[in-house]
Amino acid sequence: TATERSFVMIKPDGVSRQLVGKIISRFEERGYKLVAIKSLTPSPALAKEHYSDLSARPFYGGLVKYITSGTPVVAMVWEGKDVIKQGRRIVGATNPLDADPGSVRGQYAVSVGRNLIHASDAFDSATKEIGLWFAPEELSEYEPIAWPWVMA
Ligand code: DAT
Ligand code: MG
Repeated sequence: TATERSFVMIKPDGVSRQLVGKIISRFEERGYKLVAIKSLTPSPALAKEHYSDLSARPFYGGLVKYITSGTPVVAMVWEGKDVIKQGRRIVGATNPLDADPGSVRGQYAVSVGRNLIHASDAFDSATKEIGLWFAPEELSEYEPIAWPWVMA
């Protein structure tokens, strides 16, 4: 299991519902390293590119509208051991009604169209998404003080 990076985004409903701190805490407390973070309202072009794999789906238009609504998102990059797969477990199933109750979606959401959070689903999508949302100089290189204990 490699040390890798995942793109995680708290969607507008998560920001509006003031769940940002609780969500970030799950990644921090697990031992993952925050490499980048910013709050922004994405442009339609950015939202469309982020979800380009879903462009043929009937919910695509509504999804882009929701992400670009004007309530900001919190875009992040988290780094650590197996963070892509583990991030998906922290987030929970796409449909919150199928999500484990211990996951973010399973604890805080009930609608697939308002499921609070995004996390990359594979190495290739993580690479694409990090490059889409962040410039290289926005990604920090540092070692958290707890890193040797977490990563041993
Ligand atoms: P995930 O966000 O778990 O990676 P996905 O990539 O399949 O799920 O879809 C991206 C988002 O699109 C998802 O978080 C919510 C929305 N979505 C997916 N399926 C949907 C559906 N059947 N109806 C409405 N929105 C849907
Ligand atoms: Mg996805």
